[in-house]
Amino acid sequence: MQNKTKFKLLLLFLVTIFCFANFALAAEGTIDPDYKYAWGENMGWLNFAATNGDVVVSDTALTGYVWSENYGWINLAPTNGGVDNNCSGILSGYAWSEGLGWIDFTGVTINSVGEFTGMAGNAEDPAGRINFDCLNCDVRTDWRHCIATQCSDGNDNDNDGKIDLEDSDCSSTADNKESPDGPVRNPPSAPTAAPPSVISTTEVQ
Ligand SMILES: [Ca+2]
Ligand SMILES: [Ca+2]
Ligand SMILES: [Ca+2]
Ligand SMILES: [Ca+2]
Repeated sequence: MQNKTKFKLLLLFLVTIFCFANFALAAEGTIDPDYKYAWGENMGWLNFAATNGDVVVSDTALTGYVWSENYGWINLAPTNGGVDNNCSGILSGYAWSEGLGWIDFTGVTINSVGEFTGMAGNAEDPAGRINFDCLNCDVRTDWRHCIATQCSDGNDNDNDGKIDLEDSDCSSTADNKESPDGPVRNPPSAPTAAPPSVISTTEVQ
């Protein structure tokens, strides 16, 4: 009983250490000052590396402010909103412009070399769309995709229609196998039939 309690405490201790280590490793990036502009159809040039904007890309979110030449600051992490990052660079959620309201970042992706691509916003909204792929549009960060597990990568890795924690084969986001564990099957054993016997030369004679 005593030993069991000690073991549990040790386990708790190790889990805590592991969580802190993970937290410490969580990577952040900033915007490359040489590649910082996207184009807003209503907002004009949008500077992602403006002085005092302090845009930070983390494994979970974008924070800081983007400068619109026509409408001023856009808050990437407002109260009741915020732009989320799923660890694989797929963005979602809302930024806030004082003059134009919410801007949906769904549709924007940061690729594996840190380039923003896609479109934010909606044509019907006052803020309109933001294009990251136009001529002279180029926003880059030194943040890189985190190494996601199969149960946290946003994909249906085993094609059973269930993604990540929806899949009953995922015990947690740390689980790296979305397919059933199941028994390991041995390959079929080699046929045991004896090779045809060699007719001895003496018999032929
Ligand atoms: Ca998955
Ligand atoms: Ca699945
Ligand atoms: Ca699993
Ligand atoms: Ca599955």
